[in-house]
Amino acid sequence: MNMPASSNDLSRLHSAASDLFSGVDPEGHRLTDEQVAFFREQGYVSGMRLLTDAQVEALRTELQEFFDPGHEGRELWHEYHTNESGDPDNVLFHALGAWRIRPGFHDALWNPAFAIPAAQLLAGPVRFWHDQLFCKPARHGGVVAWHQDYSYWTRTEPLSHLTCWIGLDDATADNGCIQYIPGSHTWNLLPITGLANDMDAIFQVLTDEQKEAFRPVPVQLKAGEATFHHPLMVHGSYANRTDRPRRAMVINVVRDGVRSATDAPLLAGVPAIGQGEALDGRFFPLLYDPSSP
Ligand SMILES: O=C(O)CCC(=O)C(=O)O
Repeated sequence: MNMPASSNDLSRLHSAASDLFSGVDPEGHRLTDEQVAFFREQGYVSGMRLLTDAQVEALRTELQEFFDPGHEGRELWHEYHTNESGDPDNVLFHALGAWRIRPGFHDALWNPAFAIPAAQLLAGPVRFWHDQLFCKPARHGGVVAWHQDYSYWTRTEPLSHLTCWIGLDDATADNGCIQYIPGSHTWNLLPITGLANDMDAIFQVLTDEQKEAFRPVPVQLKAGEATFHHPLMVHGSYANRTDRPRRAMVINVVRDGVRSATDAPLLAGVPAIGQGEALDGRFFPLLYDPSSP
């Protein structure tokens, strides 16, 4: 196993590293039947509060360190871009692997307020795929171009994936909140057309019917609130020209049993899982099994 050396890689730990989420009441976070039905019909469900103000503040403190490229644990990222667009006027900080580096981002994966709705939407046990940070600074924050998440994930199958986007700031249409095309989760799998530059590049691959149905819905959320979306949901977000940052963490999960579709490593710095074998082990922990007491 060719792993980067680090004394404190939290991926070795599959339980809480801190007490940040210890007081969470699981029962308060179950989705209603109406919310689950809305997700199945529209491809998303929004507005659930997953983090308290204190948890948001703790995650913001950890996040602030990540913006300094010299931070401790930097060798553990699977991907780390201080500006994925390459354009200083349209900055998108984007990184995968925070759960390995700081206890708050680690423990957020086991937060019952996240895990219980995720199990309902996946209709089964929840296994970790990877995390992401998407942050847009004040005034010169860039876009996340329209895309489907599964376009980036075809190295795993079948398609039983789920994304949870959690705001670490209030997100509004002005500062670049996530936007959805309701119903697009029933569309075909679209090719990758880019993530951080041309917002509308996806139009090159849409049918006339899809262009006709392209009616974005902004999802405005308070810090600590979340939105879940389907892996084929077309979504994106516009630039941030306000005086406030727009920071977010994302947890991507799969239903237990999703397999690797390649012999190559699924993430940078992680040992390969053979084609046809289920995701498992140190980097892909089972987060929650609703059938276990
Ligand atoms: O944070 C954003 O604006 C977009 C996030 C995103 O693309 C995702 O959660 O899949």
